[in-house]
Amino acid sequence: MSHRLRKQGLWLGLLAVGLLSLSAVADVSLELKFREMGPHVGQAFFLRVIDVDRGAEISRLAVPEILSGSFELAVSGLLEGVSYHIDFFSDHNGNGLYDAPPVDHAWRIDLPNVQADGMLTFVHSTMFTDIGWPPSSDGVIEEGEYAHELLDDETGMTVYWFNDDTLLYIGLVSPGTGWLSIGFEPERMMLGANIIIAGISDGELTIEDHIGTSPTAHALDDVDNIIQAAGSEGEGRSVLEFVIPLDSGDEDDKALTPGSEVTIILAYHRSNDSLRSRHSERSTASIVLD
Ligand SMILES: [Ca+2]
Ligand SMILES: [Ca+2]
Ligand SMILES: [Ca+2]
Ligand SMILES: [Ca+2]
Repeated sequence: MSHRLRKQGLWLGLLAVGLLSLSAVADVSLELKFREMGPHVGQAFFLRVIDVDRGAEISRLAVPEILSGSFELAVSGLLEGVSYHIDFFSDHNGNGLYDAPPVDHAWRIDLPNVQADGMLTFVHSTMFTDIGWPPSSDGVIEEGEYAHELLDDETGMTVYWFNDDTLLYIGLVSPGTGWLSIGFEPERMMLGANIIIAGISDGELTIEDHIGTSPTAHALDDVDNIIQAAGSEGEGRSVLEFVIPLDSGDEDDKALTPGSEVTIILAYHRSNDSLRSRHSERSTASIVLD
């Protein structure tokens, strides 16, 4: 990633947002045209599309290096009648990570109630928005992707976490190829914990939202509140990433508060992906939310 200091003033551009209706389909695509981005040529550029109501990320794109002041990106998989944010930033300080403006230059376009395929033109502007930049639940945990991490000595599992005001992003790595799980705020052993348990087998992720029904048992809860998830396995390790609300409103899930210490329970199985098989190792630890 190149690091270039640019002394010239940034263009005071206008944010021009125009939606051109082309056709009415349920699966909506957008062409994004970026203009007058000259101040960011040579920098890496990142963009993501978020379903505002669900908090779910629809897509994420990375441009390793902006080559020209004008460039285009396409996003698809949007749904008619849904509202989105398009968040994007140019890695102005070249560290490969998101830094709040003005260190990096970041913008948000609001896209309320999308109706049809269209085209958006964004002209460079210095009206920055601190968009945050949460981890991507893609089954790969990158260096620096999460704000925090904890290696649990008893199980050899590592927990990664990141939260904003409403969502909790978890990364979990186990030293096995069977299922792995994390539970939040148990009352006694597993009892009452909001447990997320997953197995990855032949590249397929199975993930379930459970509740600890007794100190030593758990079961599916009434409402699956997992917003997003992905996993991968290989070389004797499993990697799970998922997003849940801090407070899902489901009484089977424990509401979590930003800034608080949260007790967690960790478990995994060395080789068995059946979510009903008994753990190989388990332990209790705690994490502190931002
Ligand atoms: Ca940066
Ligand atoms: Ca990731
Ligand atoms: Ca597996
Ligand atoms: Ca639930």
